Amino acid sequence: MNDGDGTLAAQDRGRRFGPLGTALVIIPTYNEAENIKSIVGRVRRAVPEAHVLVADDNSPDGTGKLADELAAEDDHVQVLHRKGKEGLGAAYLAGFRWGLEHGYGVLVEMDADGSHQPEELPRLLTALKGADLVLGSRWVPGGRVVNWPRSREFLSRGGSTYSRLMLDVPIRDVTGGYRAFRRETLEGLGLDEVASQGYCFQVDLARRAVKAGYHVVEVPITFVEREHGDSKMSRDIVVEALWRVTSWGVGERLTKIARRPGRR
Ligand SMILES: Nc1nc2c(ncn2[C@@H]2O[C@H](COP(=O)(O)OP(=O)(O)O)[C@@H](O)[C@H]2O)c(=O)[nH]1
Ligand SMILES: [Mg+2]
Repeated sequence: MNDGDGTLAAQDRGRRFGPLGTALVIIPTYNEAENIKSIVGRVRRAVPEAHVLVADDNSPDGTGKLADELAAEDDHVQVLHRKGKEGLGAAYLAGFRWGLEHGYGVLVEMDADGSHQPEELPRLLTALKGADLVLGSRWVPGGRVVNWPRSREFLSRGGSTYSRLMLDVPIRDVTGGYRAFRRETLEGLGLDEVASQGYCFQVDLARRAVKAGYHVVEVPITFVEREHGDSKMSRDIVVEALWRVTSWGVGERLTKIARRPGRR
């Protein structure tokens, strides 16, 4: 299902995928005042037909107001103002709901800090023509990270490997947040039951997509560490990811054992 370069795996070659509709690029923000104008401008230049939705959690640094200014001068830019900081997962869920309600055919996840380069989005969208979900991947051949401290690379690679083994999902970069979903894929993932708040939201969606039998493709990306502003990664986010991934993995194993033939 996942052959790393965006081509289709053998068993899926016969499958037909419908045309892609208009894409909505959802950018969650919390204190990204130094980045918001640049990232929105880059998305608009890289994929002019796409629309942008900034999902801001009432950032104290005024990111929401800057986003409103961008929206006022460009009808392809919208802003979703949320009442306070509730985590990346909640911001994306609200953005997905908004995008589905407004009829978009493709929903894209992208960070505000420039780590996910908008100039690579056309490659993700091309791969989505033959897939249900495309993951921008740092850990497939051709993928890489620029300016990341060793400690972050270790955490990210370790988190992906642990999740892959624990959850039995054949994905190299399970925690990445540069993704393109067909609307039908999101509709089939049971978003109402997603409780993950922090970065394990990404693991949760990837796991759901694989278990639901969707065709998931990893496309190599170059992830560039932010130059401005601060990371929102925290100990709480790592702890949430660790306990959720572990409990999903243990739960699945127990279910498999309980279903084994011969058990009374
Ligand atoms: N709306 C919203 N956005 C968030 C929240 N936490 C992080 N983000 C955004 O999610 C993206 C990734 O966060 P970042 O701090 O760059 O994480 P890192 O790249 O893993 O260090 C950025 O665009 C952040 O502004 C949150 O609680 N609410
Ligand atoms: Mg970042």
